[in-house]
Amino acid sequence: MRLFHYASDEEIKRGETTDIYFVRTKQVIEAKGLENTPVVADVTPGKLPCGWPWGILCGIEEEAHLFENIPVDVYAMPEGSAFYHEDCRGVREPVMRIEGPYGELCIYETPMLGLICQASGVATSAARARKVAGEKTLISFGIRRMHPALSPMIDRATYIGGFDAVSSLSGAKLLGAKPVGTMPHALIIVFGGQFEAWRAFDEIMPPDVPRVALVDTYSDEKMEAIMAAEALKERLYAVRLDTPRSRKGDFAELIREVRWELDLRGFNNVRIFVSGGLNEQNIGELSEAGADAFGVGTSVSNAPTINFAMDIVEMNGKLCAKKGKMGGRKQVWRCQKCLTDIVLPFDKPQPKCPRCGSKTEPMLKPLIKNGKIAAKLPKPSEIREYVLKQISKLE
Ligand code: PCP
Repeated sequence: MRLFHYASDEEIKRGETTDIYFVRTKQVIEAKGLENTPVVADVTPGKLPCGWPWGILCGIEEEAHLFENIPVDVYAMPEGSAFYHEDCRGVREPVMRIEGPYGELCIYETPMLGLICQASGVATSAARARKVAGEKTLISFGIRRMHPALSPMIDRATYIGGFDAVSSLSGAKLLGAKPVGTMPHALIIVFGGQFEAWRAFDEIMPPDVPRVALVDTYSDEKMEAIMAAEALKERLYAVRLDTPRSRKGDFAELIREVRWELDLRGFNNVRIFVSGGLNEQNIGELSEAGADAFGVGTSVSNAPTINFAMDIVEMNGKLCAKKGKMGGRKQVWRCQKCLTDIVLPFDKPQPKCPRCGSKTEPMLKPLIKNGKIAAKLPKPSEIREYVLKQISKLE
């Protein structure tokens, strides 16, 4: 009996999370001897949510594990690749291509899409927060908003999108990193007051845990920040502000006040950590006001999903595509200088960048060859570096 409502690796691999109509489709084509029909299928994003001009592809490592030992070939953009809804000429841009007998891949359409729709939304929202935060510290604080079975995936996607650290033990373990956090209001309430809680935290926590005092539980944040700095002195790493909405406060103004009062008293080294309702729209303003680190939750962990779709574009070697999709296998050629993409039929020669004339590179690379993993699966830290390099060139 399972305690929580999520699918095991085995159930996903057996296709038990798929939609019933794919099971029925497989039954019908098998009954008519069509299960070995060779197909080529494109996986393309619909219009990106919130007017995003680009997305960050996340979930490719899990795609490799999904299709391993399934007799198909899968080509994919490397995990962490930026992608667009359309190339520079308005042609829909495949991020993956799957080739093989339709009966073999049919039931995996649902989990295949699910593995990249949600994770890519999270990674894209994280990358957009990174772009407005510049070099400031970003911590993934949002796993409490989503089903706990997804914590590792959400923290990994947030980290890959450019965050510095994650708050969950399971997420940090997946990354081979240490989890990062501060202290909850519950700690201060249980101790009956800020001082007692801050002092106990400082006494009990090992030296490598930064002393970040939450300073918005009972009194005015400015007063509590001064009290914390005077109580912990040079051991205080930062103060955390988290509840401006409960004061209908102007968060930026609050940050400026706290910074001013700390500096006035010589506590220039005490950093300001903010959390609560943070998103790409307000991080920039709070950063300018003096915030040094951001605990970002819901806006990233519950990011809009990116609506990828799978469409057959070749069947039995013949070109085919439903209305609104373009037939035939394709390659996505990307300018390594300006990240412009051009989608061409697979047999067309490598083009120069139509925008700047530079060399282009093929983006759809072998991920699975006849059921065997055919690519080196990079570490999350390598994927994150790849994302940061790309977003420095993107608007
Ligand atoms: C929240 C908790 C979350 C932060 C804010 C994310 O504070 O720290 O991780 O909020 P967001 O989803 O709006 O971005 P509280 O709810 O006050 O929880 P706690 O007292 O445990 O810090």
